[in-house]
Amino acid sequence: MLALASNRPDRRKYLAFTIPYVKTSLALATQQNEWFYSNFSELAGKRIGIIKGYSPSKVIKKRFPKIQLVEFSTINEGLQSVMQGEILGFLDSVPTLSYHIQTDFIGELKISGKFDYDWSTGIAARNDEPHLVAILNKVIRATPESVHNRIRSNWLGVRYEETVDYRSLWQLVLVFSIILALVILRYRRLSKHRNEITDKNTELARINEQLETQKEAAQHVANHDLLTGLPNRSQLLLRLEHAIELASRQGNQIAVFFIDLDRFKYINDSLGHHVGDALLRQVGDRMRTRLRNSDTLARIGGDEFVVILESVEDEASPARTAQDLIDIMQQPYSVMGHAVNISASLGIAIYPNDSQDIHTLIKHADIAMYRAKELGRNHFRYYTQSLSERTDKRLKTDAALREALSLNQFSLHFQPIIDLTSCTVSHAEALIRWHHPEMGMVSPEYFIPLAEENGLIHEIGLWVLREACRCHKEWKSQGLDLQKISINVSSIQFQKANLADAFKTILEEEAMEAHRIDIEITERYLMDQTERNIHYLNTLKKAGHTITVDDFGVGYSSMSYMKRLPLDIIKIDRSFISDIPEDRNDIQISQAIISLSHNLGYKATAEGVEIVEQFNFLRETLCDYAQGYYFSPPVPAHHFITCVEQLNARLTNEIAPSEIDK
Ligand SMILES: Nc1nc2c(ncn2[C@@H]2O[C@H](COP(=O)(O)OP(=O)(O)OP(=O)(O)O)[C@@H](O)[C@H]2O)c(=O)[nH]1
Ligand SMILES: [Mg+2]
Repeated sequence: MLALASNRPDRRKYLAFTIPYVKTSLALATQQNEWFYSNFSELAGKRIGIIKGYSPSKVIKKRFPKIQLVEFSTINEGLQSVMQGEILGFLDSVPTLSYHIQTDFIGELKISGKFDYDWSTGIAARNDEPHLVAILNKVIRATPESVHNRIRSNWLGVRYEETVDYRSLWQLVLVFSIILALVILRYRRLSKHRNEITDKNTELARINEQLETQKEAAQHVANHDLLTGLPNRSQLLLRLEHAIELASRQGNQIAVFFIDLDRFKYINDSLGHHVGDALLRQVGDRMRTRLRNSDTLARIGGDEFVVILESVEDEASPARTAQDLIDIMQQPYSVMGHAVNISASLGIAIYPNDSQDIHTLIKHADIAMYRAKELGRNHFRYYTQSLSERTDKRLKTDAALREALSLNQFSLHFQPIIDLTSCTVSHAEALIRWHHPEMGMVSPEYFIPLAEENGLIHEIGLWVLREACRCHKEWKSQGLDLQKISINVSSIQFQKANLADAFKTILEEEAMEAHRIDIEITERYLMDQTERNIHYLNTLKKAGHTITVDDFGVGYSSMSYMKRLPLDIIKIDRSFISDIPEDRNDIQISQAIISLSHNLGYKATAEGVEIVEQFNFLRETLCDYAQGYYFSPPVPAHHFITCVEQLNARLTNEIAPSEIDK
């Protein structure tokens, strides 16, 4: 029985082996100072000793031919050769080398690692004693592992240096390097992030700053009027609210001015919107110079401004500021090379007397301003309760007016116009009347400006034309073929570019010839927007209408362009006729207008003729037509034929001055 033998095929021919008891490896004994080897390939070119006939040598020779194997008869010889440096090392199993080193070479040689050449070692018994092996296996299995380990360590109890597992080491180094790299990378990333964060923070601060600026700009835009840079309506309301809070605590009064430029539209129309804009800016600048820092000046729309005067001592003091503003506003302006004049109308409302509510205060100031306009503009007016009543009436009238057309509340009255040559009725002026079931007859002088303001004038104007056509046809069917009917056309109606087309349609629908309709326009219309108006008038004229200028003489028409206008008749304003024959000036003016009209190729009509002297004067001065109460007041359409017949008869009788009976 062999205590410990390698289980090799050749031995199995005559030996039976127990289960592997010790697994051992091939090791290399070297001098103390030698390096560690763990792979046969590391021994290439080296002189390595081995026991002659030792089975691993065959394998080594075959697989690692570069190793110079030196064979020895005994282990001791081989180890001696190592000691003397003749060979690098000696190969044998770990326990064998361990035993020999411990016995003879302790402290001089060492085992420099193990190679991948394991084989198992067991207890061997002769082949013919197989039961021995079975018994031994049983014992081996029954023996606790701790006992086996002790036995093994006794056998293998040699101090040898463990092979350094370079692969693991490298792997470890690699893992550490990777970890290190990752840590560095992370750190760099972190510091990069830190830098980025710092950059981002700076950028955020910058954006924040920009946003703040933009917010301020947006707030400015939201609170200010873009054109003048003055506070706008919403800012005004805030300031007024604030001012009222303060005033109520301190027991002060506040004045609110509502300012609207007079005839500002005229500037826009004649010089262009851009000049209008520039003027608005200058007006704002000028007013600002007349106000204290604590006062607010706001532009709340179009040509409307509002001023808040805080800490008003007495009710009279706002009047001084108001007049000051009106005065400075009237000074001539130079706007884009144009010399421009403008005035303003101003209304004043006082807190707390007129109202304690911001909206009502502004409304009351507006009402007062409106009154200033009515009274001739370029003035200021204080708000009074009666103004509110007027306004209420206006609002009521406005609402009623909107229904008047559909409710058929309008009618036309006609005033005959006399041909002074033949002393017969030649045509008539149509005058609108409004009969309201509750308000009674509403004067056109009252409701026409209202209709002009709220735009109803367009519809009303067309209704007038249609009604005039109908009446004319009606009379014709009854035997009165009137030369024509004059209708009044408001300058507002001309603002609708298609006025001539709308007229044409109605004439077609009513089968009426255009020359039967005379268009009366006011002198003021002629004074405004000359080029455009000449064009509009030409269109109507080309369509076949005749054109009369109403109320002539009160405005300041330029004679030079009067010539260029497509006019037919000039109607002398009643104010020049009413004082004839007493007023010499009026006589001369009327004469001048008549001869001017004739010189320009136009005819002349005198209106407001009330007495026979005026009638005679007009005939003497060769005025062409006349109308007035002397002949007839305006009469309803259904009375018109009778009126004409009677008048013609009367005039025939009265034609001789001696026969005239006042
Ligand atoms: N240039 C300019 N014109 C404006 C602006 N906003 C409104 N308007 C015009 O200002 C005019 C204001 O009209 P109103 O005040 O009703 O009339 P007005 O001609 O001033 O006559 P009164 O106020 O009745 O004396 C209108 O013609 C508007 O078209 C603006 O921003 N710039
Ligand atoms: Mg205005």
